[in-house]
Amino acid sequence: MKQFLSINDVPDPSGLVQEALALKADPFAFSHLGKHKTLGLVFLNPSLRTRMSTQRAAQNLGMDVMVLNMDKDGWQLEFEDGAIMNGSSQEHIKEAAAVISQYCDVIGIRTFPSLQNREEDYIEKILGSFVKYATVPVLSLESATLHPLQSLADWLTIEEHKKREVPKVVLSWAPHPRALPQAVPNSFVQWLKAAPVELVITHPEGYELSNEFTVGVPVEYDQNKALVGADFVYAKNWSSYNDYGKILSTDSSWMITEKKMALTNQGAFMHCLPVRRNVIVADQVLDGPNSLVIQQAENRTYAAQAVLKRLLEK
Ligand code: AN0
Ligand code: CP
Repeated sequence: MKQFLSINDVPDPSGLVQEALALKADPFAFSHLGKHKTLGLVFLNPSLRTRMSTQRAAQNLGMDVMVLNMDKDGWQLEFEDGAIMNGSSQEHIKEAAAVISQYCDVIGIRTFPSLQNREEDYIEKILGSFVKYATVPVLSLESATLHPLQSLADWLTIEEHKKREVPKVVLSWAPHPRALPQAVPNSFVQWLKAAPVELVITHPEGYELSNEFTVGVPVEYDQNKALVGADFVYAKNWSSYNDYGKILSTDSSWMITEKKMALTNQGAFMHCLPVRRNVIVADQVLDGPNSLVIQQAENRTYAAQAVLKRLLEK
């Protein structure tokens, strides 16, 4: 694998899931693969899980890790070609990516969308610039429109916990006070479409995701109907794609509660975290026996490890 920006970089997604499960069973089986190799993690935005799980994954493979919190410790980057840099930006991505490539064998980047300019976000302008000017493989740590390491870990978690061959998985929008990216739901749909599951999306009208991802997946606007018989309920807030970056609803009746979960097939609750308690999901569900959020976060390590292993073996 030459890069990991989306599922399209993976020829065999279910093979990668199996590889991650094998690494979970024997995390140090390839602890020499990364000897004398360095992973650089560049964060343009905050992170807990992606930061720590990817470091842990690299350590399990014997790699060294360097972390650059670009938003706090780096120079302000310029992405425009031909820019006259007499404003706030101090270093062009051309030099920055080329220089980081001298120090690292793989570069991970986290870059959230602006939620202001849909076209720039959806062409992945910032991630694309890193890829263009880096001379080593690039790994997405969540980009403007996708979060593939999260989706791989989610698939792994569903694979481990499913009680029937083809479980029903419901992706449900849930309310949130701030405008959030569509990256997690876009990516979840993109990966789960390739998995042996029955996928259903539910959200209020106006929250349709880009058709590029959802084509062929049923959308049920009545959340209660969607939840009937669900084996997994994956909650996530996102801002509007059509009315780009806008909050169209904060309707608290979309929060996942015990009453909502009672409609499911004793379904498990999933969320990528961080989660706002009693806004997205009620305490009783998050603290209940059917919550998988901690297991999902644990699986982030093995998802990242499987991906790093393939990037090292390239
Ligand atoms: C981010 C998002 O929704 O994309 C990161 C999730 C992993 N969430 C927040 O900013 C709360
Ligand atoms: N789920 C996830 O990516 O969490 P962080 O934003 O804390 O990395």
